[in-house]
Amino acid sequence: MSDRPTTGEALIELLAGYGIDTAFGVPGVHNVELYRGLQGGRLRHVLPRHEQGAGFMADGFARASGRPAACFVITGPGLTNIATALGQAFSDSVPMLVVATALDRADLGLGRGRLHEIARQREVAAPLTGFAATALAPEAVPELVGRAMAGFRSGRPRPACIEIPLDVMAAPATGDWRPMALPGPPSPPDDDVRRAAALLREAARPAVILGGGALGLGDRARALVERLAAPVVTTVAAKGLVPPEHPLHLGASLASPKVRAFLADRDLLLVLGSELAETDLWCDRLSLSGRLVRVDLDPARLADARHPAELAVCGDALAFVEALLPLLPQRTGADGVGALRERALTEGGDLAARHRRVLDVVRRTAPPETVFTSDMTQLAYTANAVFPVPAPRRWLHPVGFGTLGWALPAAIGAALARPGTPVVAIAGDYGFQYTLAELATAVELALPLVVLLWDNEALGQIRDEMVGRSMQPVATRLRNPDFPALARAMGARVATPRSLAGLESALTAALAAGGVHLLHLREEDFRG
Ligand SMILES: Cc1ncc(C[n+]2csc(CCOP(=O)(O)OP(=O)(O)O)c2C)c(N)n1
Ligand SMILES: [Mg+2]
Repeated sequence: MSDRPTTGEALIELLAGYGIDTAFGVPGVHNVELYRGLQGGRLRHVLPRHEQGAGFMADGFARASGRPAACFVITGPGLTNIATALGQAFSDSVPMLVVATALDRADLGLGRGRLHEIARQREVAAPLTGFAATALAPEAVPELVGRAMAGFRSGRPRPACIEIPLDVMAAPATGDWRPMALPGPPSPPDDDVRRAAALLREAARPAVILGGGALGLGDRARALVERLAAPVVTTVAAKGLVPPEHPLHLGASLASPKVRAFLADRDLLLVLGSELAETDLWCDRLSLSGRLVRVDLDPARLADARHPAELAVCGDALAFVEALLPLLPQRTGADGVGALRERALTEGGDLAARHRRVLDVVRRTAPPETVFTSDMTQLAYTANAVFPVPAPRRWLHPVGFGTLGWALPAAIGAALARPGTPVVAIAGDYGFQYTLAELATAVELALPLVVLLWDNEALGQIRDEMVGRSMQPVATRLRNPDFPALARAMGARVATPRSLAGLESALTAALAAGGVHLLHLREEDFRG
């Protein structure tokens, strides 16, 4: 017997060495050797009720804190179950490290019907990750983990998946297992910053779009727009980066045709850390009459045929702004955009107005530090635009992949990442049922977590889409379970407020009590 730890044990130590403190995982006979390393308590391990929940929890954890967590899954169904969460994290540039087992090296790729076998498992993870690799020897593991960690810190963050064959996981940890020195993100070239400054000085009517890639700006975001005296719009991922009441802030309003028309009319648009994707814009592309200056860590996003740039700058958004600010004079004479913001944020018909009344109560009642996660429900679509948050990483939404069932497990991850901070998950009656088993996980962990369940007894958005296309709605109504009884059976406390005042007192009581609560809101009770 070797006196070295096994590869599985050494991996736990290595992750802890990189500052990873939480792993969401499901053990099985295929990864017990990894779990052996958890005996020492170096990582907190959270047991979800499904691997998809593990992935969404790691996603919410990273979005709420900016720090990656790990996920541990078995070969085969463990990996396919977490694949959806990998896709969500990939599309929204969220880091997480998935460690999956794989068959013994001698069995790889042979298709002999081994337990949990996928003949080419890495190919399942590859398109859903920024980095997918197989460790064919113990000493490859620290190198691959180092590469994944380097990618999180220096590039566009994306999930990574390392598969480790069973015999490698159990083998003595040969090689050098010390954490590596990690690179930071690249700074943009000085020439590009100077050129950007020159273009901005020439511009008479610039505007700024801030995306999720600009979250690291912190208070520099506000300094930038104030120096430029330029109206600013954030994407949903960057909500809170500029205070919502700031006179230059148009909100997360790219879905508004009025705001897009306003931007189209600017003579320069500066876009920091946004891919300007369909799910950011709610249209195919922005039509712009002025110049476009883009800053992004991902060179691929800078080669964007739909949005040809006058200047494309590859590098870290914070480094760009720090270098740019000294080159910019203070511009004066900007008009506030509060009136346009108000018009954009009150778009929509009766249903949106009903949503806004509910959201107003939620905003008034929940403390400012509350982290909100939201699902693919109509209430959240309205909120994406109108719900104000005073700081970034407090409004989290599955923007790109748009996966139903994300909000509850993501809320669990967020609550673990920000201990003591209240977390509110907003879900629709249908999407909630995708992952409601994780209510048991939240109760077990005694997290301060409130689920606002928006119940219209329908796949509301899909029904409305069908009606909008002059169809008879098909497959959009359902017989729901008795949600209050179900939540109680899982150990949550429950209220069914029937009015705005009832919602206010129920939410106040739930937040004061702590623990897990379901607030069952029936859309019909909030007609106005
Ligand atoms: C995994 C997944 N499957 C299907 C969809 C398509 N989809 C989007 S919204 C929706 C209905 C959601 O209903 P509900 O959660 O009750 O929200 P509502 O629209 O009624 O507010 C569906 C099926 C999706 N977004 N994700
Ligand atoms: Mg519904």
